[in-house]
Amino acid sequence: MADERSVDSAACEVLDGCEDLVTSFDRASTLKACPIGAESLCCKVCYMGPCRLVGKNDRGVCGATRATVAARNFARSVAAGASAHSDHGRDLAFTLIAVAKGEAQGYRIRDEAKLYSVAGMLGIKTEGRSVNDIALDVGQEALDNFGRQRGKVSYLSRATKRRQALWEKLELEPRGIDREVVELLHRTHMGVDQDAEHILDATMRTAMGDGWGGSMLATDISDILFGTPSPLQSKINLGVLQDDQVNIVVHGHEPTLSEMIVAAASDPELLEYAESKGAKGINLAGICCTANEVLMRHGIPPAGNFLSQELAIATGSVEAMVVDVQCIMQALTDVANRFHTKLIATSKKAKVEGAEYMPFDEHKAYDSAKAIIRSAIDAYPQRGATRIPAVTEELIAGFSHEYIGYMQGGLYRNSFRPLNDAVASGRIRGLAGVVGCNNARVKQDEGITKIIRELIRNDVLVVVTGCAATGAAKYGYLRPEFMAEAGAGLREVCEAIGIPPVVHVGSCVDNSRILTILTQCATEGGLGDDIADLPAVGICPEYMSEKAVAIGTYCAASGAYVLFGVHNPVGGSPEVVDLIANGWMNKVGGGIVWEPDIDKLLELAFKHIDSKREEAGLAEYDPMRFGESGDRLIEALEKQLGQEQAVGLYTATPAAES
Ligand code: NFS
Repeated sequence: MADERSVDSAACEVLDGCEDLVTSFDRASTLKACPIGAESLCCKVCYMGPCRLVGKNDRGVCGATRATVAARNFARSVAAGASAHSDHGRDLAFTLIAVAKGEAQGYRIRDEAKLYSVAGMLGIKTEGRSVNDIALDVGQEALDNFGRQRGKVSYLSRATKRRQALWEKLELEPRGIDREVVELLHRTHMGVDQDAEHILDATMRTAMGDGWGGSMLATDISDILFGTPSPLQSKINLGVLQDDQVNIVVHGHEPTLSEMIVAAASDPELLEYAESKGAKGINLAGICCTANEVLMRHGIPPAGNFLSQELAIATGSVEAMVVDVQCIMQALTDVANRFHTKLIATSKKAKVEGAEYMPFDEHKAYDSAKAIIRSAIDAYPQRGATRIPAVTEELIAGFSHEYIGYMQGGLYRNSFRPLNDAVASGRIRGLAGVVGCNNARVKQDEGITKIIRELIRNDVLVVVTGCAATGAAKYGYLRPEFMAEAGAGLREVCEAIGIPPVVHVGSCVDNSRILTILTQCATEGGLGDDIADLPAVGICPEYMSEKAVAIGTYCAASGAYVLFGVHNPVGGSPEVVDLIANGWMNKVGGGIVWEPDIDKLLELAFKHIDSKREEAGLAEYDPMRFGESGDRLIEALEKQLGQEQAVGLYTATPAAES
């Protein structure tokens, strides 16, 4: 039944309404995962194989062991994931250069302050120079990070001093982003690197080129070009699609095109054209990480997360789904063919069979965006019956790391002090990043929502990105009112600072913002002096993508303890499982553990947070230490003393500190 597949009532409604439509939910139940590949016991890096290392076959034809094979397979996934994020960053660097040269129609530098701060960090002179000259150098320096052969990627200098020294000692500093990927593919070619630990060290270095390279520069350049996000309000879920307007869904990852589509959607000429076809307007919505990009800068409502992509089309109300790269299901063409929906592919890198191809040219971006919207409008008269679920939810999104610092002290005293103090005193037990995808092998959003709920109930402040963020938003978790679910200590701090207990920090590439936030917590002082000291965890409950394992790996290499749900992709080699969990922990202070059981995963998260509190000599976490707080304190006192006396007492006496 539909509701076995998703906790999202809108998703279930659409699935129930189109029983003859085959979706990823159906394919996941009929298509069994290969049990040998699932455990990483299949080696296909040469043509003597594929070798299946099961039963008595504990070596491949060449003699490769299970550990070598599992480490190689994992390494290759990380290389692919890191490549995806980094190539996205590279394109943004090209766009920045084109903008600086005045060659990119419709774009401009929106956040000069951020440009200056990034230039300063990269050691680029700013004094007496024009904005465009500085932007050109920033773009060029970003590109140099890809092709650098010696030295190290620039952004490592943003890490804590201790972390930088450790990376240098362990030779984990990525030299150039591209170089690390190429070297890792070389090392995992047949008959090259055979030692699992050695392969996994190189894997960490490659992933670092993503987290502290391609992703971090993608985030910074996006902010420079399109604006650094600050909190805004919007709505989410399939109900954001409109019955009487042209619905265009932007899906994929790179904000370059979607930004322009947002701008062109309010072009009077196009609005008039839409009206001439009988529509009341042009409605934009997002899916996947593009949704997060346009949500946090423009408040464009997401229609859903990864597993909602087919369902948006199946509402019958989408004139065009515009896709670029990554996380785009090949099955979209079949679903679109069932309706009047145009599937429009726009990236030169991604030809989508059966889709209309409208290549996006950043030099003529506004014209490209207008042509795409015009084509969508043309489809409106062909729209048949629609079934848009009446399901939406309010949300607040768009907390950049800059804004989180600002919230805690304004421009005058931008800082992480209030947050660190709250963690040190135990009002906040710890910090968690809940990130990553949906996976059709597990119930959509179930892990994401359960984990976030339990974390905030137990006073853990949660930051979210990607499909975990939109997954959380669908159930009201990004509304300020969700505060009611939080533990007393967390709730009081969130009320005082003015943040929700679940903080949306962006798309998947913006996991680099989490690295920056954690580094700022560490350098602020009071919780240790490195990410590895913090009572913090990263959790990826419903991962499906190679990018997710690249993220987990760079977070671990940065000192974070990372938990993944679903299934352990290297489970066939206990040696590799141990190396990634414990070997890395001993080496870099972070590691990855896979735990499909959500309750057990939560136990591991709390255990890690509490053990880090103890190691750092912080107050032992006690949920009752500060009693009730905020409205709940008033309620409790009112019950005890009656309203008048209670309010008098509450306003006269601040909650006891100990
Ligand atoms: Ni990231 Fe997962 Fe894809 Fe974004 Fe969503 S599936 S690894 S969250 S859209 S990249």
